[in-house]
Amino acid sequence: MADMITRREALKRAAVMGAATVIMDSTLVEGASPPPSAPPNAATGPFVLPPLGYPHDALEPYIDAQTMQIHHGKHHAAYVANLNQAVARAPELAGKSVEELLRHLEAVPESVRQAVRNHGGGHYNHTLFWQLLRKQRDARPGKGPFREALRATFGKFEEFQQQFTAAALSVFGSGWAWLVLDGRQLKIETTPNQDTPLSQGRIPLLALDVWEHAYYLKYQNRRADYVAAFWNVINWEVVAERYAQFTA
Ligand code: MN3
Repeated sequence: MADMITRREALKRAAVMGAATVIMDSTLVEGASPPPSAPPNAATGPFVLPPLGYPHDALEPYIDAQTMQIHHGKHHAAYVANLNQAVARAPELAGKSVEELLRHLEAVPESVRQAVRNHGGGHYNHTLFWQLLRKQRDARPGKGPFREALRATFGKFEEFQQQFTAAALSVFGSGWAWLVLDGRQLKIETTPNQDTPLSQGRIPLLALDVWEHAYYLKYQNRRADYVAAFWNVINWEVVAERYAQFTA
């Protein structure tokens, strides 16, 4: 009997906590899109939440541990869960990678296209974003073809930094700033919501999430401070590797 009460109490508490999580998420999400909500069977389906690859506090003090916990464990997890729900409604999509889905959104049945665009984009963009971050090491790209291409395109590193920062600050509401490969050409661009350059035929090399959920806990409304901090935690090796891979 005591066990029963304990269990009932525990369930009640879990329900309350679940509700609290949803409310907190909705305060962190800006823009017209509804807050992501993870269904109870979030773990089932072809897509899985990849591990972060480093501890939540690895990017302190630039990006705080609590933001990383919620951003990865709640927001990204919800994109994965919702993408799984979307593809479950379109059996013809079975076996397709998230990249394939996003590169050819026109081939996705209309009934789930917007869901795949939003949640598939969310899954792909965040998976890449985590890989592009690491504990502070090199503030700039190391010698090599990527650094040369960056210089050939933008001139001084500071010029690139300034242009990328301006792009990130120019995003109205929720979205992303990108350094992409357009063919073999480096370009800075932005996308709204979870739209990804992949859907425009471009290859993202560097990404910055400027949704409020990415910075609100530590920086509140100060997006500029968050963007400035980002320059301290970029994994330039991964960016250079991607450049080499996609220009080979
Ligand atoms: Mn995000």
